[in-house]
Amino acid sequence: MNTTCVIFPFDLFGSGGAAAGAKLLADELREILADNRRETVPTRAQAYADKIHLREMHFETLDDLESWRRKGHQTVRRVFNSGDFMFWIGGNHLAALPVYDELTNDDSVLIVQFDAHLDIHHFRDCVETPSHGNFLLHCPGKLMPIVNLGHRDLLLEPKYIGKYYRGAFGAAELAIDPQPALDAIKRQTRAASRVFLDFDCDVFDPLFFPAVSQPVPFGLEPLRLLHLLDAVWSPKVAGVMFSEFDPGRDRDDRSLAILVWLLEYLFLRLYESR
Ligand SMILES: [Mn+2]
Repeated sequence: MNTTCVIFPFDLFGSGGAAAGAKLLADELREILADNRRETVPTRAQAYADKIHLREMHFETLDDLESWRRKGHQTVRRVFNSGDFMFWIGGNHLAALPVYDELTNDDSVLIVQFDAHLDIHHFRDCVETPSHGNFLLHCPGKLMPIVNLGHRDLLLEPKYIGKYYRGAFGAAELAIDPQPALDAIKRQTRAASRVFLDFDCDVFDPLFFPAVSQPVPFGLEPLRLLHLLDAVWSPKVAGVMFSEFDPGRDRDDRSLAILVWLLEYLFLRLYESR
């Protein structure tokens, strides 16, 4: 099995600056893969070294921007049809919408979102057009099952959340007792045919990961995230999305280091088990 990493540096309508994060991760990935190919002693990276391919999309002209969602959707479809595992490295969280466009109406799919926000904002001061804070309201058709882990929302009412999410486990709940979330994830994963992980970088505590445009306190520690990731992980995982990394706000490349480590860890998770 091969992996396509789609670099999708789109960051309009929220978190301008996150496109640079997708491009920076592309550079890092190219360097890691080149380093691995040059290595002369055996390393664990050989499990994936020749299997990862980058596909970089560009948003430099008005034409590119106008067709972002359609072209993104076509790209997702092409990757799925090829049978490749997909990493989707987006700019802001709205950049993940083309993936949701492809998966919507499929009740057998499960998306596990790691995100400080529940992206169904409908507040007085929110735009009604698609943005990084409301994009789930703009999926065509019926939403696939979605579970959020690590949100810090203090406004949305459970009844409203329940219209869009099969489960939403806030960081506070996870800190007090992660077991209900772990049980729910296992149950939902068993019922699903394919699972997708959607990491919005603001799920991390800003202390560990400052490079986001909307830092929210009381976030997940990286090790807590690994614990949850382990519960979600199975051969059913078919794709992983990343978004909202804004390197202009990073400190000493701390956030970048977390993402690069996590990417390499996921490659190993993916290839050492197959
Ligand atoms: Mn978010």
